[in-house]
Amino acid sequence: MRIAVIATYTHPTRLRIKEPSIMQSSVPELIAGLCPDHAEVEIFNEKEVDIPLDRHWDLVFFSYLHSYYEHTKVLSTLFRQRGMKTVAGGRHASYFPDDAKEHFDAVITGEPEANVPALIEDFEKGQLQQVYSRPSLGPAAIRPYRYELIDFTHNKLRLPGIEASRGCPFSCNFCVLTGNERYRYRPIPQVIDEIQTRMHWNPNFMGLMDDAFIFLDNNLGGSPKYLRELCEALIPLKKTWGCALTFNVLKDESLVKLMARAGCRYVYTGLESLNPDSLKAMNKGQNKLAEVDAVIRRVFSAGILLSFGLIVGSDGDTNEYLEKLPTYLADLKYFSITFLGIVCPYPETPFFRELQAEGRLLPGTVSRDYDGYTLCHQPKNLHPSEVIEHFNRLCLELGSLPNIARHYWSKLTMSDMPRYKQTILFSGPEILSIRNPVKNKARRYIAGQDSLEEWDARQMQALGLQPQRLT
Ligand code: B12
Ligand code: SF4
Repeated sequence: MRIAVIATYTHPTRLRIKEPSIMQSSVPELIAGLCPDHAEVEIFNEKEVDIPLDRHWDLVFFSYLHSYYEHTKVLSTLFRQRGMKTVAGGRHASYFPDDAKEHFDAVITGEPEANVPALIEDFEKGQLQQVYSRPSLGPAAIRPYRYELIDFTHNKLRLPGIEASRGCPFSCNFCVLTGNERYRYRPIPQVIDEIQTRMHWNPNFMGLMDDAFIFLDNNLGGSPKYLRELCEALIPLKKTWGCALTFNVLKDESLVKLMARAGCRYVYTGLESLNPDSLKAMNKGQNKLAEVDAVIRRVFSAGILLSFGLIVGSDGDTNEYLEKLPTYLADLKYFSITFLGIVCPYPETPFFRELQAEGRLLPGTVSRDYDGYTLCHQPKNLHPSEVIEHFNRLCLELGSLPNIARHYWSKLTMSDMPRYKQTILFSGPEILSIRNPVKNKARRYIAGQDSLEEWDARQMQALGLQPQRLT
């Protein structure tokens, strides 16, 4: 039996651009690890490579985010026309199984560990069902990924990833996890064993990255006690790693130092905003603005590159705040923003329900618009066009060469930890990459005002597919 597992991708510019980078979806190697030994499995990550449309597999698994749905429907329909069976899974499919049923032979809702083996067994018996919704088997059932299937020649920057936990204990109003997933973590010996015995390492750049990996967890610090124990167990491995976690963890100096000793050199934290009203509107009380300055100094001096993500367009944002944002950041001597987006009301979130009840979702919004770079709602204090003007300007200003120079100048000498300087140097291109989403001058970045990618629009018309309307 021949199986393909595809993580689809469409670029924020709506142009057909690949974006090889450190972070990729790890669903392909995860699903591959749940397939039986006798299956011949191939994995594809569309952020790195085009999906070959002339190949044949018996079964094709698709993983996609909300904004990739229209494109994934096209691929699925083309494959089905050629006799292949297709399967949809992930958060969008779990939330909209009835819609997905129209475009895929089967839909998996929830976690894959129990569902994928059951589906394959049914498929082999010729008894494929339309929906698989077996309950979660718990975090200890997460199987090791098939790392050997990752092709590091497609994407020279990619790092292998691992999950130690799923979910998050916080409840930010815009987050897809809120109200849908509780926090749960894997037994530490399993995680350590997967890193030591299963992981395959990036051999590029003369071996500079061959001891490095990332934790894919939404919040590796969801339980500080667990994180401490994990770090203790990681120290003897002498690896270099990065992760995402919440601001509250960074306030604990001894934990930050322990993370650095355990090999952590990169932390991503969703700071989201430097405006207290915006943080309040997002229910992001764990971010304490008065402590940002001390946290920045603490984390970099420990030998860890701290990357904040920022979002604009929330209900607390004003013209004044957005105009002054680069100055606020410069006052903090902080120049390492690697994610800058527009707050997105994903349909399963409290934010979406609030906007829907208040009639503030923009007309004509389709799932393609839910990409974190398109304004899908009317903010309280700003006109949609003002949000987009600020967003464009901030992407160009914060993702600029002078900003990278300031980042290097202010941070390179803050720590002598091994691999620290190298990590700081590698982060330059990531900072520059925040310009990438606004590289299409013809794009409006307002929901309902931009057409789909040309190829997708043409295929959808030929195949009689309609975009999913989400207002
Ligand atoms: C790598 C990554 C990316 C990559 C790859 C995206 C991708 N295809 O996943 C890139 C860089 C492209 C990316 C971009 C963005 N991302 Co991102 N990203 C991640 C990250 C850190 C890891 C993803 C991953 O591989 N996880 C590990 C795998 C195993 O888990 P998973 O993807 O959650 O899938 C689980 C289930 O959904 C299910 N599943 C998924 N697919 C399938 C398929 C089948 C067949 C089955 C059975 C099951 C299944 O199985 C998994 C285990 O339960 C997650 C955080 C996280 N921990 O998930 C955020 C996350 C997915 N990203 C997020 C966001 C907000 C963004 C951005 C908007 C950020 C921004 N503005 O700067 C952009 C744009 C996204 C878009 N266009 O919609 C959100 C949610 C987005 C969404 N649409 O749901 C997440 C959850 C982070 C968060 N907590 O806010 N991201
Ligand atoms: S802290 Fe991050 S992962 Fe957790 S609910 Fe908030 S946005 Fe989601």
